[in-house]
Amino acid sequence: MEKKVILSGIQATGDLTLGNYIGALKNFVKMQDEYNCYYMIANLHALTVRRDPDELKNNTLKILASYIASGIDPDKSTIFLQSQVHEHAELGWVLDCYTYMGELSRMTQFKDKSAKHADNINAGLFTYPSLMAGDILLYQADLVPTGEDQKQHVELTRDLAERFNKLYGDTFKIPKPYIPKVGARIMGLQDPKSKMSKSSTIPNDTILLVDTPDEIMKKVKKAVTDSDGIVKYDEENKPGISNLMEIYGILTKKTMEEIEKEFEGEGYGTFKVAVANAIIKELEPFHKKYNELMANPQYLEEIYNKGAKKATEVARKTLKDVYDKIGIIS
Ligand code: ATP
Ligand code: LTN
Repeated sequence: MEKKVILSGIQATGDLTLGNYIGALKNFVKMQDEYNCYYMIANLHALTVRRDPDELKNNTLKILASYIASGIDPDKSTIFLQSQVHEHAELGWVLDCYTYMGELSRMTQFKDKSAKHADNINAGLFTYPSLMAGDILLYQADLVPTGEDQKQHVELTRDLAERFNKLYGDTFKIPKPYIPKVGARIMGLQDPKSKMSKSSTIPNDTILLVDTPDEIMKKVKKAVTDSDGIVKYDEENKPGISNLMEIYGILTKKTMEEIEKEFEGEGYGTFKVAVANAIIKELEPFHKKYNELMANPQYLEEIYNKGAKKATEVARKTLKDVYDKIGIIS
């Protein structure tokens, strides 16, 4: 039987956070044996916010190195850059013409990012989800593993695919979002009511995968908690502690009840040190591999060129079918 297809991507917008790692990367790695996986670096999506060109190039390589360092095997999965497979921009445009303004204006990410970048609410930021739908539909993906924040975009992708199929006959597979049950929304350490995000500007709010053990310890120790001193899961009233518990639980495979028991009668200080140590231990092999990869840009270039070739073969077929159906000579 043919393996089901997975596609996902991460924007090339900065150093990856623990949120990206737990919400996305860890699942990418888990899925490689069972599925035919395409993992992309969304560098075209990154243009929706103004970027320094050298930094964008470097961030692209950083994400690629992070994919491999966290365990994605380029011999098992296809790793590629969105910009190297031109079909993405082309299908993105076609889908723009099948997406309604009303649908796009309901997208939470658009609303959040427009508020954050009020001086640059560009058309790309608005049509971002249609490009993302193109990414997914080109590969006839069955599942799209992402964190919670991307679910709405995958749902829109399903609507677009159904709309297109209804008009022109079976063309796209209808993809499903694949959101982890725990860890789909890791919150900021300083602002535990907002998701941890790689473009956050709040100091000590994010744990970066490249942070040193010292930095990790310091940031976790500074994490915002509450004043009742009890390690107990209560997302509503104890968001800071609950977020740390979630992180600790995922990394040590313990349930919230087990964690509550483990730290019964202990203060937050002891708990925070345990959380920081769990993160440090998890990221130790990542660090080593990441530094090796970043010191070898030639190898990274080989990987993305090879990935682009494989991805193009699949993407080209879907785009050709779409163009034939809608009357575009190609
Ligand atoms: P940016 O700050 O540039 O918007 P981001 O940190 O939100 O970046 P994305 O590139 O948008 O990261 O997301 C990459 C993947 O990581 C997506 O699957 C997304 O759902 C997931 N993800 C991002 N932040 C978190 C988080 N805090 N918790 C769990 N998953 C997350
Ligand atoms: N929008 C996503 C990144 C992304 C993506 C995709 C994820 C671009 N294309 C296709 C899954 C499938 C984000 O901001 N995390």
